[in-house]
Amino acid sequence: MTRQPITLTRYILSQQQVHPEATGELSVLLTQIGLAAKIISRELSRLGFGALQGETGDTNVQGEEVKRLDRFANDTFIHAFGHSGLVCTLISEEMEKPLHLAENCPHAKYTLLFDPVDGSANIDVNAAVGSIFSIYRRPEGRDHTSPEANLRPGTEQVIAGYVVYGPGTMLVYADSRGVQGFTLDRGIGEFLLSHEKIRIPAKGKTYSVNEGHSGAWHPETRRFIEHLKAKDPKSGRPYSARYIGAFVADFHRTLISGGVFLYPADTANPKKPSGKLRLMYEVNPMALITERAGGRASTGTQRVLEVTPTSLHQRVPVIIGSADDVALGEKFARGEGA
Ligand code: AFP
Repeated sequence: MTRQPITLTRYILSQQQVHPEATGELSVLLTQIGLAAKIISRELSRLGFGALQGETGDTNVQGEEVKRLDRFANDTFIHAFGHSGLVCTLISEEMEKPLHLAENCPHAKYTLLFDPVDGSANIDVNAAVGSIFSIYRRPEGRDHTSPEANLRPGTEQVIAGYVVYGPGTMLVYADSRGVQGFTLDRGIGEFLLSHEKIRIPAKGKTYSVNEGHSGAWHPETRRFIEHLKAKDPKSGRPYSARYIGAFVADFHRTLISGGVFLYPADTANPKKPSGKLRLMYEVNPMALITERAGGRASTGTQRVLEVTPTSLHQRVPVIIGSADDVALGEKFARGEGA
């Protein structure tokens, strides 16, 4: 007899039974993220008809043009949690300051950080994009409106995940029990369990980095990439290059098939000495997922999850993926080569 499909909600509830101390709020929170993802996925599937194509004419805190879909997705996440009683504070790549949902704050236990559309540059060329989210418990005994209240290391994340909008739409999240993947069945409008207890291979065959920036890399980074490209069948080299240009999509491939993704520091651009990716709502969530799947996530010199943030939108250099490949990258970063 074929196994009945397990929906996201049913899976979360089944996990709750295993953990009677769980209050169920996190389950509802994840379900609301699933709802936001379905709405964004629907809009993406009909983007060619023009409704949400193009720019809003505004620029966000990153100095990037805000696409109409960025704005739509950001609003969709806000609406999914307004009046939910679940989330007090929302922090987004599209919002300079945290948004405190006053109607929720008296009782809500959680803070949600998110990148509503990661890889926006891919929207108008119909390539994969994603949404990224990270959940923290509200800071106990601290004024949640103070900026410092949310500058907490990635080790304090309760749950982290992403949605990849590719040929299919998948929601992947990590909690204390591991990493699960759910695929959206458009026919019934449900996320169904498709990838249970995801583990990342210890070593991969691909590297993912924008080599167009190699001129601005540290020499050690260049040496590491040259090493991966050198021919040595015994160690499975050369690795193949893969780069989609949306962190979520490049990360998802790395999680499932192994390998290493890098967005190194930029020695030439004083505005981006720490590279491009944002620590709090891009790199930290992926670092938690990677570690829960048996991989490794580093700045090159430090475990990403132990970085103490100094600002909400700070950037961080990252090397993430299969444990053996990232460890080798760190060795190069220390100048110890292969
Ligand atoms: P946003 O669209 O959220 O700004 O993300 C784009 C991104 O930060 C990340 O998804 C990619 O990995 C990276 O930029 C691509 O940057 P390059 O164009 O410099 O390779």
